[in-house]
Amino acid sequence: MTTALLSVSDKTAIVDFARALHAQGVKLLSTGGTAKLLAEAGLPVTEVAEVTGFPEMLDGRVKTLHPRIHGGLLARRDVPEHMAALAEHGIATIDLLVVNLYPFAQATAKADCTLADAIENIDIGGPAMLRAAAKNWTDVTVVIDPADYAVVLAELAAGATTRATRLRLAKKVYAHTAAYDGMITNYLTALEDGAEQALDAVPARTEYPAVFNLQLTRTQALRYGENPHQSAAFYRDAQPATGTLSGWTQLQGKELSYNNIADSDAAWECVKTFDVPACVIVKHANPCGVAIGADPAEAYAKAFKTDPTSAFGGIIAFNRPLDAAAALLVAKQFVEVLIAPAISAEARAVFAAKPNVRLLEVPLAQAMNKLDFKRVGGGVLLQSQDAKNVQPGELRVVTQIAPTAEQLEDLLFAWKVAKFVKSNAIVFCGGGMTLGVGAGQMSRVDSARIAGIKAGNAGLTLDGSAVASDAFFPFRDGLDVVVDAGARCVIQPGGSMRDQEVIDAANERGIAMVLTGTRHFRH
Ligand code: 93A
Repeated sequence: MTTALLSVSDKTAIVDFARALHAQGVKLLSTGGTAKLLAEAGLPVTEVAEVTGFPEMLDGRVKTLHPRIHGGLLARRDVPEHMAALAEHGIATIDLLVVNLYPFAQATAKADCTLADAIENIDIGGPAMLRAAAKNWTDVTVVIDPADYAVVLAELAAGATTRATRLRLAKKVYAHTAAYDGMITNYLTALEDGAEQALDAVPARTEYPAVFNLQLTRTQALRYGENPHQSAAFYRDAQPATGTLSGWTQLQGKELSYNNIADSDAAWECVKTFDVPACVIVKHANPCGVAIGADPAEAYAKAFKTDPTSAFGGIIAFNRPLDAAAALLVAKQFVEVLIAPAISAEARAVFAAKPNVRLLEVPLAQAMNKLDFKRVGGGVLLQSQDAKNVQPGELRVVTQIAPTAEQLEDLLFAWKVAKFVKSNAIVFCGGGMTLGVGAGQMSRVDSARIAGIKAGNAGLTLDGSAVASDAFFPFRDGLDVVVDAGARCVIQPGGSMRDQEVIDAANERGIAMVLTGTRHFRH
């Protein structure tokens, strides 16, 4: 007979699950609180204390930490000596373990949580059982998440849980217990000096980004990294925010590569910031064409015009469902990845003839990752995401001439794009499209020159254009370059020692300039 041990802090759905197990002839073992609940629901349940022959003791600190429990979880069913040892000591096997842990995160999130409260919320017996059951996954099914109750029941009804399910559940356990210990580590490390003196006080804590709370699961081995001689894998957040790239569904195409995923993220994050139909084409992590339009087809056609040479082999993202009209236009160019909140059947049919093109659907929502990482030698740099979106009210016109309403629209468009261009970023725009993008140069004046050259290469005129600079102009030279190229208005953060020199230059050249007060470095 199958024996299940149920010991849960979060008792959501546990009674129904236990009832269904009972109906399938599963014997139920349980700890104090859980056992009480099941008994009240009229289910036959054996208390763990009865099995161990020891009462729960030390205020519940020791309940399940006993060879009769751990032997039943850990014994290898295929090793005769293990089974003989169980028989010798009268230990029964436990085939299904259902545990969720003391709610350390919820407890320590409360404003009045003392150090003693936090410590009592460190679960010891639960993780020990979970890790034991997960180690023995070939024979034991282990469930930490009520969301898995249904599949376990269904498989049991069909005879037994499958090997694949047991391994999947075991992986989930180790990710969970690792994150749980990470949370405890974070909490204790954030305690300020002297906190250990008063267990009954709410300790002062320093808030660090909770990097250890990140639960990542390796969901995809990648063929290689940035280069073929590097190995790589994709790790997905256990609970990614809706609207982030990792929620993709790949409809067709070759396997995504490391660079595909990185560039897709850049394109997707950028296109998400527009609330009208928009298209973003990314190459090597930088937008090489961004435009808005009446529909995806128009937005794409404009974005493509910015830099047709660079768009070759690009990653293209839309913030509206991709329809046949846009698909037919895009299909004329070599495209690596196409991303949209939805891709219509007609659009899919267009790409059926191009089976290598990767088509991704990603649910559209504004959420983004909370944290941004950069690996450095011997550590990780962590920062909160650049979630700043400048509001029209924050803009300050600093020149004698103010931008017209139309220019202001182009400036705000350019500013949105500049945020996604590697620094130093200079972005010429006009009529809701990029006209020239200067990215990633070590000097701003060179980025300005390159943006102008690229517009020229694409046969676009910069006369009357709007320009965004992701950070201030340290000297007037960069400003002179963009005005020489034809810009009539500029948006930039300001904040340079030589702001006045730059403002005077703008007045002298007869253009409008607005300051945002915030910069958007992106390295
Ligand atoms: O205090 S413990 O670390 N010691 C244990 O031996 C033990 N065994 C199970 N906590 C222990 N548990 C935890 O008790 C489980 O992980 C679960 O969160 C909780 C369920 O207790 P109850 O059934 O009494 O509500």
